[in-house]
Amino acid sequence: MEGDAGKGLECQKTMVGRVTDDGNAADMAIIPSCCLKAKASDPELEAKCHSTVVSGWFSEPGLCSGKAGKRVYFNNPMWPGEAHSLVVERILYKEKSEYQEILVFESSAYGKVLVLDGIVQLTEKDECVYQEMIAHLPLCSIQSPQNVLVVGGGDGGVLREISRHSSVELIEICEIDKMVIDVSKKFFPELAIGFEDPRVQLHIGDAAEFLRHAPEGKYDAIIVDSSDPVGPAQELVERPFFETIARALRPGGVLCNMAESMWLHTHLIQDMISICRETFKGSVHYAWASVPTYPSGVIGFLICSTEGPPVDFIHPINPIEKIEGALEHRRELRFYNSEIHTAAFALPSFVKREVTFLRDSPTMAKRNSVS
Ligand code: SPD
Repeated sequence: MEGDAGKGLECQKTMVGRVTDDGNAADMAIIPSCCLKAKASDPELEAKCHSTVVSGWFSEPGLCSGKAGKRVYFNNPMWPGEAHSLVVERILYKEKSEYQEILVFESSAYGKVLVLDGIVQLTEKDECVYQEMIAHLPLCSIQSPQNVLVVGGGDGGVLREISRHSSVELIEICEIDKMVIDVSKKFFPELAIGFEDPRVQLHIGDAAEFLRHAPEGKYDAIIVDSSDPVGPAQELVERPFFETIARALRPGGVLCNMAESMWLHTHLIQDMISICRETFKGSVHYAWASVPTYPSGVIGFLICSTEGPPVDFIHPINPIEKIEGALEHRRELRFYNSEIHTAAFALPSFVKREVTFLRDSPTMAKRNSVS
């Protein structure tokens, strides 16, 4: 299978570097898209990619003042050649933590926005999509989940969603950056309310280290709510991390992992699926949803189960509509329902073509083909 992955795929070349106000390329380099993941960990680029607010607009990636007041536009290697901008009403907070730069601003179109190292993590208006999907896709796919671990997720939104599940007894969360939690408590109380659930146990620290010491088979579900794999989150898309997750899950336990955009990162998705197919001996699927303020307007979820009782991810065995009080707990569900759950696994044809592990089985392909 793996050998086929590169066949027939045109490895696109992308300009990575800086462009000045007058449109001139400065320090531009051409690198193939398949190498962007590696390039993303280039510390020099990382340092330059942090966004700033210029003339009342926040841009991801940033605009910075260059020599002689010229604006310099930075490409983000995770989504080269594009930028996403929001009008800033007010900057509410900007501080450097031990790990990253944290920015909170009030936007005119999406309410308050949380930005880490220049990348939008959530906005008040559309955060419901990501938090609801990453929590309920896995938890509605298994019967009576009890022990759940969240990796990252310091804003608390995923905790808020998990707490809708009355069967859950323990919700552990391991977040590396305490400042993200404090900032969320101050500026995003609708998300940070998740920390108020008495079932929540907070650990501040490195999740990879935490998982290495976790008892084998402890969790029914693990949810990885990380930032993009640039800088501190890089190791969260690598094989050793997935191996520790599989070890910490019970047989037939489930992982749901943030898995970027099918428009931008098919190579990364292919890599992650390839690792997870070898690591999780149950099933491995990819689902997606639309989030207007994330690059390319979509976000994906990699969802896997360990060997054990089989898990049918596509048809939720534990539908949210049947869990007492779940639809209204803390606040109404805004995006997720059982129909959205099943629909999220339907993949566009180009994704099935480009990510070889997501291709239809020969029977499905025959059924889907137009005769
Ligand atoms: N490209 C942005 C991906 C952000 C994923 N993490 C979001 C955190 C929300 N709890």
